[in-house]
Amino acid sequence: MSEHNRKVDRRSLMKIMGAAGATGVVMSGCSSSHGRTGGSELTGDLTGGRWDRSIAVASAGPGGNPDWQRGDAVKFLPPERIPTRGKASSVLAALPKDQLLTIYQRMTASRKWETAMKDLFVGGKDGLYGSFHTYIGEEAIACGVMAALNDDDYIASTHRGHGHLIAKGGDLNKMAAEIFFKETGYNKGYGGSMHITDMAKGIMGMNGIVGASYYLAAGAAIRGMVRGTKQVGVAFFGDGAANSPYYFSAIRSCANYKIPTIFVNENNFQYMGVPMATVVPTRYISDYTRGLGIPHHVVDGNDVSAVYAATKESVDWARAGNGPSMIEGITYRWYDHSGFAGGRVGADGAMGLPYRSDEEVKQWMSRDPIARYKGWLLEKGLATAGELSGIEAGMDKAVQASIEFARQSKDPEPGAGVWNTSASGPMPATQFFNRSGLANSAKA
Ligand SMILES: Cc1ncc(C[n+]2csc(CCOP(=O)(O)OP(=O)(O)O)c2C)c(N)n1
Repeated sequence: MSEHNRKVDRRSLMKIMGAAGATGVVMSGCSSSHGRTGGSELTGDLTGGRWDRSIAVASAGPGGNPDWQRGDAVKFLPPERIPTRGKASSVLAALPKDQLLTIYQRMTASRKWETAMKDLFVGGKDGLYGSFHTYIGEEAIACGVMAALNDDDYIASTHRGHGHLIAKGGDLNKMAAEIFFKETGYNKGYGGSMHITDMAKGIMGMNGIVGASYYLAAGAAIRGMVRGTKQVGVAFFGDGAANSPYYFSAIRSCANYKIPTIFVNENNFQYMGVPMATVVPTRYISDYTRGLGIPHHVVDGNDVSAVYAATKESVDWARAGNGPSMIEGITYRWYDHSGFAGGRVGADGAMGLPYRSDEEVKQWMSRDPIARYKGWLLEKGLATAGELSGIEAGMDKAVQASIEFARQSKDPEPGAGVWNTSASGPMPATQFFNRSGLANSAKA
């Protein structure tokens, strides 16, 4: 097969996968509920109110409002001046300096790596193709959660998971090579963005199946329970994914059997182009499961200290044998659901999208979780401006190096997609074909 044909084949495959995803969207949209319940009326701060006292809320939660209009996100959690005061801030400040800097490094790496990829996709220079769901704007959730985990704890990611991987120490080179579909990529160039997995780091993978994280995290946590290792399993999921029937099934079972899990909802109150307000009957996603009697923390998801403090409490709770917790981080994605409509090379944020107003995008961008963390570190005297700019320059270099690594890497061999289907490692082609009988029929 010629080099040209191999590329066309893989490109077609990605297109088919994209079409399958689109079908799933239509089906999941059809099953959405439009009912309303009372929901909790909030005054002053978010429910839970323990880690987020500095947040002024101008309106109640984003759910339960079928009259939601474009631009209404401005009313919810309006931009406010940075400072994260109160308990969460001191919990984070108690971390050793190297850990605080690692959080900054990973938030910065995540932002810069995805922004560089955005510029490549939009600019068209490297001919990149396939799905790419940016996490930009939501980095405080991944990095706040991961800072409270041990290296051997497990995470189950989502379709929007590059930030999860980077926050848990994923390799930028292998990630970039996978986006370029090169043989040095995490999936040897046959998975693309949504399948990046690194079991050595407890990363059970990004996942194109919305709502698949629950059982993966719970299964890993049960393994830890059986072995007595005290490892926890973290399931990330979006506000849309909370409508999966598997969500309640999994979290209920985890509560029942005290399985050490943490369910982390990244509530950006939009799934694809559908506002959460019109399909979720409750004000908050966490309202779904409060009856289970497990701890719930609703936090400002753009405040890394709030996310860290809530996760730390959840981890301690789980390791002590008390079972699951639920964390809901309110946040916002700066770009379109998938791909880069409205995005421009060298400019942040996607403007002109039909389902949200530019004004609300700008308002949420002004609540940039990285700028807020940087301001907090400086204000508290926990890092110097020189240290932080050194990290930024280092991450610029690391990101450019990852792109060069991907560019220089080779395309995979055509047969590699088949050989690497075995979990125990590459399987010789002859063995595979003999087992399935395909070798014989091919001969015949
Ligand atoms: C089981 C399944 N149903 C539908 C889809 C199509 N789909 C991909 S992303 C998405 C929206 C997910 O929204 P949300 O969970 O809020 O996460 P966000 O994209 O906002 O981060 C949908 C419906 C899918 N991939 N898998």
